[in-house]
Amino acid sequence: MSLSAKDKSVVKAIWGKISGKADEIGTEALGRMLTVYPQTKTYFSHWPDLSPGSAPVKGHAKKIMGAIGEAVGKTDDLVGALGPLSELHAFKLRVDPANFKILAHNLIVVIGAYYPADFTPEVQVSLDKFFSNLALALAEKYR
Ligand code: HNI
Repeated sequence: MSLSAKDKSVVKAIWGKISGKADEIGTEALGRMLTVYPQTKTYFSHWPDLSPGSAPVKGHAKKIMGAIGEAVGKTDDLVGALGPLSELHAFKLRVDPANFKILAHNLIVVIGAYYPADFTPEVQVSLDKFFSNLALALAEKYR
């Protein structure tokens, strides 16, 4: 489902609000993903420490949140904006795209936990649509 003008503005607004804590939120979400969905750990077996809040988890969270922040600024062309990252995940990293939805779910959970007052059903649905589109765009180069 494509993003409406309203979804785009809701996502930009909530991202603007959370951006000051983006690294912390990303670290928490990545840590939860690795804990709650331990099958995701297989991709990071080369890291010295996969526990929540470890240095590699923090560093990787920063990269992921940076890429998502850029995508928030390019909601009109997520496929174009995420093309190179899709290529990387498809052919070099060989990440099963089902995992994009798992990370998105964890990010939404953490945003809700950090900003309960802002996390209205309206915000949740727009974030959900945004992350679905982002996951689709990241999966684009797989076929
Ligand atoms: Ni992902 C590397 C962005 C989901 C496994 N990933 C990156 C990098 C970015 C990135 C940016 C760094 C690229 C570089 O160094 O050039 N990843 C994203 C985004 C999402 C995502 C925006 C979804 C929202 N990646 C996932 C998921 C997994 C994943 C769900 C696996 C479960 N990514 C990786 C792995 C690497 C990676 C593995 C390489 C990490 C490393 O340290 O070697």
